[in-house]
Amino acid sequence: MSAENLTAAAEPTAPRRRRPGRLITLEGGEGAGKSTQMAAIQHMLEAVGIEVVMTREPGGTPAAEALRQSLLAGQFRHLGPQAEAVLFAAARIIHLDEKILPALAAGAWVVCDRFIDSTRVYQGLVDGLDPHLLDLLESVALGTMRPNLTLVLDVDPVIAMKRAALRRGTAQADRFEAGDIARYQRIRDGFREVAAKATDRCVLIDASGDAAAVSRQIETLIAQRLFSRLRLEKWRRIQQGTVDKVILEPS
Ligand code: Z5A
Repeated sequence: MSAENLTAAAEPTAPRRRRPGRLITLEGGEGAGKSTQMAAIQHMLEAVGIEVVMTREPGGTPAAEALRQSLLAGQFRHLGPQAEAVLFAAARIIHLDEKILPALAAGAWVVCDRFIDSTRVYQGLVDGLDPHLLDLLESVALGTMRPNLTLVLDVDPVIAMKRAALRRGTAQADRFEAGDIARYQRIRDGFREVAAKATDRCVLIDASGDAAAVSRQIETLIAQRLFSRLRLEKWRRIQQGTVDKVILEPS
């Protein structure tokens, strides 16, 4: 190898610029099937070679998970809904700064179980907080950033209540779970209202069918809305069974 070539080989190559990842959020009342669908989404994205970070709110990092534990146990309830909303926002800021934003910057796709729309519904529509305060907290936490796609799982309250009870087993309902059918209905209506106001990113998913039927709707939507043509083509081949899994270049 000539000296010139040696120099060229020793020079570090310019780092390849990665396209930022995408943020997909799952929303809906308890028992809608969010956690179940998280697993299906992870499987789909990994199958087409996407690096995926799965996470949840409140939580996602040790500090935010500590806040989650206290919030769900009702330890801050006596402070009132305003203070609770601020604490949910604090957990979100930690989560964004320490996990979501770095992952997106590195090109990974982040899939998050609950996000800003849960605050709108639980602290806003259920606990009655002023939407202007929620706007303010949202802008402090996120600035102008929003999820690329929000899947709002919509299910009849009777079905949701049965599923939530099944998931809970003998464990006691937490601070946000306790309630009757009227509360489930209010939460369902709340998510429908929130979704109708943000149609650019929110899509209502009929989550009343079996888990596989719900996954099919979600997969179609993600593929149509977020996949490049190349990735869509690969996904179709996987579905047709012509390939099992594809390793793609990051896009
Ligand atoms: N909260 C808030 O107030 N403000 C905020 O800003 C945020 C959150 C971010 C966190 O709860 C609580 O925090 C939440 C709001 C509040 N409170 N509540 N209530 P969470 O997200 O950790 O828990 P959850 O939503 O109550 O989880 P969940 O009951 O487990 O619901 P899910 O994840 O939607 O359901 P699942 O676990 O996937 O399914 C439940 C069961 O149904 C399980 O046995 C499944 O096997 C079964 N299942 C799921 N899908 C199906 C279908 N399609 N058919 C039949 N069976 C199914």
